[in-house]
Amino acid sequence: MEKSLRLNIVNKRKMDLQVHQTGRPPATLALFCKVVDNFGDIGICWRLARQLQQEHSIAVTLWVDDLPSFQRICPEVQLALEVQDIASVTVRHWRDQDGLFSPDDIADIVIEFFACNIPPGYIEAMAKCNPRPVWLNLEGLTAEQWVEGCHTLPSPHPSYSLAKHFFFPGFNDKTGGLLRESVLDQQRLAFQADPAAMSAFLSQFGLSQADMDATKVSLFCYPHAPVKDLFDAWQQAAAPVVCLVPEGVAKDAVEKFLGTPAKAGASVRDGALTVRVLPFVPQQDYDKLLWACDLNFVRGEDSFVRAQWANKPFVWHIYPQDENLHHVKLRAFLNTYTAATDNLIALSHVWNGMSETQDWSTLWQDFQTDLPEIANLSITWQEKMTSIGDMTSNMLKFVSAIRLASTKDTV
Ligand code: TRH
Repeated sequence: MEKSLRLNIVNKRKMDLQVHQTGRPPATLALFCKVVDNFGDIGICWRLARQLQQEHSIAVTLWVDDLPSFQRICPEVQLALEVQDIASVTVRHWRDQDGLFSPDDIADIVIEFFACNIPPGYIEAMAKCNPRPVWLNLEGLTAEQWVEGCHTLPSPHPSYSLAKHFFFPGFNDKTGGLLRESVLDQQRLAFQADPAAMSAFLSQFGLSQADMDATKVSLFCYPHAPVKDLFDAWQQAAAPVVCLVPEGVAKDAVEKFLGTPAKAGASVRDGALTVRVLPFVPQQDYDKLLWACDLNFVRGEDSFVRAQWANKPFVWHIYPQDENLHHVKLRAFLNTYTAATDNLIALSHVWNGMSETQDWSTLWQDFQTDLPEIANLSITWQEKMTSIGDMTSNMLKFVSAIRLASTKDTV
């Protein structure tokens, strides 16, 4: 039997089961993801898709155009399949903008990630649905104040009687909040309270006991980060530093330090610094890496948010934008982030090219003395972020509000 047909039957059985158990069919949701670059687009969409399915019993179809990138964070992905079921999410290879769709093909909720332009045929069929699906554009995360005025705004379609609403993640209750699974904190606390689990996790990457006793730092940044300067400072540091860097990250600086190709398993110690290359781990394991380290360098959007839930100090390498727009965004975040000490701000500025230093060793030493304070302050930050509610639940509340408003309009 053809794989896609088998999948449809499996999905139909799951739906029948839910109707039987709850008396109502599950909502369906289509999430469209175009991978612009790197792993954040699919990283966020995959996390959102799983949470919608697991915590809200929604039948999710994730349309994604780049299966190889998806496979890096989720090894179960099979590159040759048009449609596959992973963790009870239907994953469809989104090849192009072609295709004819009928209203029966359209999900109750349609989300496009980062205004990724869903196929015209799909939109045409959306316009024929009765009731219309709720259509959201999930935007990127920023702490800038303007998002508060744009969050949830409608954008009417120029030709059809359809409106798309903007949904912005964010850091206060005038935005959609941050992605966070309901069990995340419990899982993290259990892991961090279990030294044997942490050792077992780290030792699979070849860390020795001495490595585990050192200041452990995970490093995830863009290629233009001043990694060499940081490595120089760590080499001369008073206490040992073990830098864990996933394969492919900061490749030039890592290879220069190692003197060999930066393949997973490679490790070199020079002065106080050991650099160890890890495999690029599956997404769930990346959380464990953040939880196990004393300090995390993160980037983009998804790893940046995960570092906030790890309750460990972190330094953010922001995604570069034209005209240094990212500097505005970084400043906005550092102004909002209640765990930011002066030394964290100073290092963040230098790390992101907003200022320079001739003295990396002092920059590092000063920052390092703040690590316990930042870790402590990050607990209050986490509580503040949690009080906004998680982004997925906030989004579904908004979906219900749109539905209610449209029912009233038609009465
Ligand atoms: O990879 P990123 O830089 O992604 C993005 C994209 O550049 C995107 O276009 C841009 O819009 C966005 O950033 C802001 O960084 P990010 O967002 O942190 O995503 C990385 C994902 O990869 C995240 O889900 C965690 C995951 N990951 C793993 O699963 N394993 C690993 O070993 C590592 C290092 C990361």
